[in-house]
Amino acid sequence: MALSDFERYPLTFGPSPIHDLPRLSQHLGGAKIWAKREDVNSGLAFGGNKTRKLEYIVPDAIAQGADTLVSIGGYQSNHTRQVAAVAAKLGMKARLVQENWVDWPDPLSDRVGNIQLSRIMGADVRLDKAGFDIGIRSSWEQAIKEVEDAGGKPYPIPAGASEHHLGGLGFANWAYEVQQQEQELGIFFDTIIVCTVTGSTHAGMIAGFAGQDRPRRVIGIDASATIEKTRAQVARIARHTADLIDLGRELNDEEIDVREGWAGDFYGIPVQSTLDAIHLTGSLEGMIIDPVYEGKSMAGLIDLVASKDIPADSNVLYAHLGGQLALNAYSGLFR
Ligand code: 5PA
Repeated sequence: MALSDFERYPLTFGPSPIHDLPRLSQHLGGAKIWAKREDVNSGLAFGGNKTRKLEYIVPDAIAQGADTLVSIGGYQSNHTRQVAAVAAKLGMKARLVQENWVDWPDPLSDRVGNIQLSRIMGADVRLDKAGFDIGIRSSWEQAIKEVEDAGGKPYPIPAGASEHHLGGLGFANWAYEVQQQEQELGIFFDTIIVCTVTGSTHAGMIAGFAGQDRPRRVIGIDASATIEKTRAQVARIARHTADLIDLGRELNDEEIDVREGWAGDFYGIPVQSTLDAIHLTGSLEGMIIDPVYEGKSMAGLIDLVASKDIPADSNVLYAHLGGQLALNAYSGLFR
């Protein structure tokens, strides 16, 4: 099946905007930096990368006659907030397992930001003490069973919608959207920078760009701090997605480019380079990024431009995947 044969339920405004970041580019003194803005891609509870993934998952949930979307993430999961919004939009229920993924001393982390919005949107939010893990969790399987036992029809969506068989399609499509926008803008982005944790954002991009004539680098910046798991998950999902959309060839190992060095020691805990990236991007461009994900991928971009790994004549597209609501749970960082 070609990508265009998969049903897509519209949840976004349409193609997400691309714009340049001239003051940041000038400050870094190398490549020209642009951003593609998934943080403003939808009117559903601030959108983000999961909203795009869900466009390809919702038709399956509807076809199965589901009445409850069941998903999982940390207290400040952006993903579960987007699942809650989509459930509201579809007239379904959302059952969310929110685990204690981050050991960060903010007393309001289970009340403000993402989790607050999920509650506003009517989701059944249950806190769980378990720590960070991108894999399949028994608490989530238990939640699915509980919905069933209560007579509901659950539709399971794993962490980040990544280990879902259709999870990579949203960003495979993103790759074709970029190609279209490049034609309109008269530019070619030779390097893409994307934050990666559960993997299907980066993986989908790899599969989508692999089907295009002109090669480019799609660099994932790890923010999981469990690099081996994330790298393996990106590779698996990229290959699966490539098969799904009939790429017609094997992806080679060089196409799976997940870099480490900016996550710090723990998922969800910012390090100095994260904070510097947040301040720099905010103060030079008025573009807000968060301490869990985009702050880390931006720190990677900054260093790769400085080290000339990304050459000065490059056009770089930074995928802004959303996530700003979590800033509310990091109030102590910016006093
Ligand atoms: C997330 C994920 P992937 O999980 O697809 O690799 O995307 C990483 C990522 N940027 C990047 C933002 C703002 C994100 O929210 N968030 C998760 C969540 O529960 O919110 C899946 C972890």
